[in-house]
Amino acid sequence: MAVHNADIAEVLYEVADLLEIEGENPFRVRAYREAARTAENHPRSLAEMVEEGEDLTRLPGIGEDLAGKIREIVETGTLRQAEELRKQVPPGLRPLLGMPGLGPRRVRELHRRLGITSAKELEEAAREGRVRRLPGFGEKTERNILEALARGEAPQRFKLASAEPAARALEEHLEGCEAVREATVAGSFRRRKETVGDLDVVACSEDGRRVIEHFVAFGDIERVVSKGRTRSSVVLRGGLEADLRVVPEESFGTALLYFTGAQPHHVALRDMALQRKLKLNEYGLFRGEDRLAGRTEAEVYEALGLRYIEPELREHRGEIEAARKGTLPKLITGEDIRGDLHSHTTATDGRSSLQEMARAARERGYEYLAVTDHSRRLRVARGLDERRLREQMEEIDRLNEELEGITLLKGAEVDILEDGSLDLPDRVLEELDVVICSVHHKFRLPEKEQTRRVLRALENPNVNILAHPTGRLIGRREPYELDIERVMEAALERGCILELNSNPERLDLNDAHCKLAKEMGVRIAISTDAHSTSDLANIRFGVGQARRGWLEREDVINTRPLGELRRLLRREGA
Ligand code: DGT
Ligand code: CA
Ligand code: CA
Ligand code: ZN
Repeated sequence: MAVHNADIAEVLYEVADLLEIEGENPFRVRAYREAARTAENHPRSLAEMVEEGEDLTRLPGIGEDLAGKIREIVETGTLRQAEELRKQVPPGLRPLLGMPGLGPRRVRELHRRLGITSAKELEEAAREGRVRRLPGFGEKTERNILEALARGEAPQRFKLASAEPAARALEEHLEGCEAVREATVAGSFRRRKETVGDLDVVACSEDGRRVIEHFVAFGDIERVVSKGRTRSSVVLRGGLEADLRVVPEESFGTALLYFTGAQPHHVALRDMALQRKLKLNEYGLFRGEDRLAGRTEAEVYEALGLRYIEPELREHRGEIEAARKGTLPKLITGEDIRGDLHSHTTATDGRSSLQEMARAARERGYEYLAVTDHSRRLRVARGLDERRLREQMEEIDRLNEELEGITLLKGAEVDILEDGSLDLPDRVLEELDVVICSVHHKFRLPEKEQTRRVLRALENPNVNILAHPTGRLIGRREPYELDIERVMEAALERGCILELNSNPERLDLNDAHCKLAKEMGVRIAISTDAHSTSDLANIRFGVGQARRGWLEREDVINTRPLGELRRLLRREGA
């Protein structure tokens, strides 16, 4: 059985949790968590790297010790240390760690004093009133525990796009309060992570009480969880939680920095501050009692000798070092996008006509829109055969004569068949401006075959873009087994482009893949795969993901003017 990166990450997370419950040194616990994060985010298979004898210590946060542990997991499928720990600390305690009001110290107490080894036993003890009698626990903690258990433990994550309307409405609501100077949703939402656990809102005001009163009057609140002088927590309709912190102007920047995270990024900043004999927290950056910075994030970075780091980069993936050396990427923005290279119309499964799509693209200020309807195999989508595709091509020629200010590119999204051949004949593909290919069936092939299938498709000289390259659907379908690095190498050799599909259910390539593509020199197309005019606006999710993947304007082909784009699509000079 191949050991996947996710398996390695899970063992390391488990060790971190169990060590933490045992009372191990927090730095050591953190080192395991960071290594786990590295493992789960790494786009290449660590097992393969081990087999090929590659040096794991080149990966972020992996020293000799952790590299050895990863090798052990790959080679034996397990880690002796984890097995030893499981004998000392019941694994059933792990889920308790994340419960409100319970940290490692309290979980340890529950275990030592009450013999609790699982959520179920905790529930019993709480019902019998035994928890409140423990020193430092009390009735309120016991009640919180029971409530949390009643809500069910597995915390739900929300797709970025489904959290966005609430986040924007909440910002607007807060800025409608006279006492508020500025309000921003920070946390993973601001980092444009593909899913968010909750919303972390920071408001700048000198009058906490008034802001909190205003906050809890927001229309879409299902339940107010807590309400203090400067903080409050609510559950919105639909189950998303929002935490508000109100801070004075002089702390707004440091509070934003803290609540934007990600935690390892902030921890690293705090360590840098300590090395300079400074203190960084939510309230400011201090030397002794003197506040050196705090009003804006930019002044904090500057005081630490760093360039400003955009929120999407704050994942502790090398951004701090780059900020110190002045080598941060100049991230792509929505303004850089000149057109969309993947869209559908009513000819197949789109909901807007060719004309409507063209007009909508022009309204967005685009120079071009590629119309890439499905090919015949995709029957559910009424995929085009050669004859219908040729009809559409003629219609596009007519429209291009007629329309000012936008050029439609003739294209198709062609299915990659099981053997890697394409679902439309070369004689028609040759005549198109842009050919996208994609996998829409046979997701479960073994990695070797799936990779061979995709590589074969890219060998077709008419192919330009590989769409949604890993096939994942966030929270619903795992990526198919594919050697993505091999695919990237082939794309590079052949002048093919990989898509970053901006559909918020897909976001495929993901951020780590984008970074890998950039490092390898592979070009990316950020496309929406729009099935209606309103889907064109999804481009912002793709751009967010691209920014998380360190992409710059030059890395993305649909930032090019039409003439240059056409040259790239001819697969010359790639
Ligand atoms: P999420 O909500 O799971 O998608 O992820 P985040 O990143 O929004 O995390 P969350 O909501 O737990 O906390 C928001 C931010 O607050 C986080 O990004 C960094 C900061 N933060 C929370 N706890 C700690 C902590 O113990 N230490 C430090 N340095 N920062 C923390
Ligand atoms: Ca959050
Ligand atoms: Ca939070
Ligand atoms: Zn499509």
